Amino acid sequence: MALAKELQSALETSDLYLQFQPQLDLTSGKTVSFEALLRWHHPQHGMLARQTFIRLAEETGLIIPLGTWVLEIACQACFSWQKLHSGPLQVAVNLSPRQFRQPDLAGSIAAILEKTGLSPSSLEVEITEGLLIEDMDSALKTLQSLSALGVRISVDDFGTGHSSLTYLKHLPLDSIKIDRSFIHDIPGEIESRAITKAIIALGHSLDLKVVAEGVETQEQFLYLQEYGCDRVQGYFISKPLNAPRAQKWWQEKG
Ligand code: G
Ligand code: G
Ligand code: MN
Ligand code: NA
Repeated sequence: MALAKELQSALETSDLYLQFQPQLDLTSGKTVSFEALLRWHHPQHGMLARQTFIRLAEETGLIIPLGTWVLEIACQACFSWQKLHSGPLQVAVNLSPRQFRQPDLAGSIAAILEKTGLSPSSLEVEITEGLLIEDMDSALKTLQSLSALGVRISVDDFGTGHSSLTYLKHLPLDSIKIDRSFIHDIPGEIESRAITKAIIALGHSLDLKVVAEGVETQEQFLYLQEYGCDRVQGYFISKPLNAPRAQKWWQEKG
């Protein structure tokens, strides 16, 4: 069977599922968010490389139904975990370029929030810089309608997009995620240290939350804490967890 067709039928089985990676607030030391990450366990081929099947879904347009499914499962999970205790909890969902450009994205997200009961401010969408440069005007409209809905917006892989920084002040963003390639090389490498500090300062001066992804060591963690990064995510805190383990994590560390 062609992979695209298999992907379509995987949507109807549990071969496709989400993992959730905790994001820690560095001030409180508590988990305040989970990033939802899509996984496909293929019955014959085992775990498929994410980039591969997400790119395939993007090319075939299947990313639209797939993305809707991801949003729904993620919102549903977050809503049910919020009821377990009173700490604040968000869920972050990655949006691909094609998803972001779908007509009435805000309308379909509003419908999913309505259906699952999750409050808009508990949902964060992650977009990449590339998407903002391609068609700034329509990106701005989409972001404004998401923001009007109350959904939070985060720029993923920040610092790798080679885009102008001027867009930052024109867009209704809530946070930026420092790309893991910079985090990987701190505190050892002087350039990555400089870039990391600069991104934190830039983010804060624009009133944005700054998140570091790919935090793998205690040294990195302590460095980010010292320089006022707001949130951290990465293997040092936890690998992405399946839903039952994420729930347990939240009950213990939220
Ligand atoms: O775990 P990780 O290897 O899953 O993610 C690989 C890439 O796939 C990352 O760039 C991530 O943003 C992207 N990704 C993971 N889950 C989703 C999803 O549900 N939708 C989209 N569009 N991208 C995702
Ligand atoms: O592009 P995006 O940032 O959405 O991708 C998230 C990806 O990062 C997922 O594939 C996830 O599994 C991976 N990831 C999460 N934590 C770490 C980490 O500490 N180190 C590395 N190398 N990858 C990580
Ligand atoms: Mn992401
Ligand atoms: Na990222």
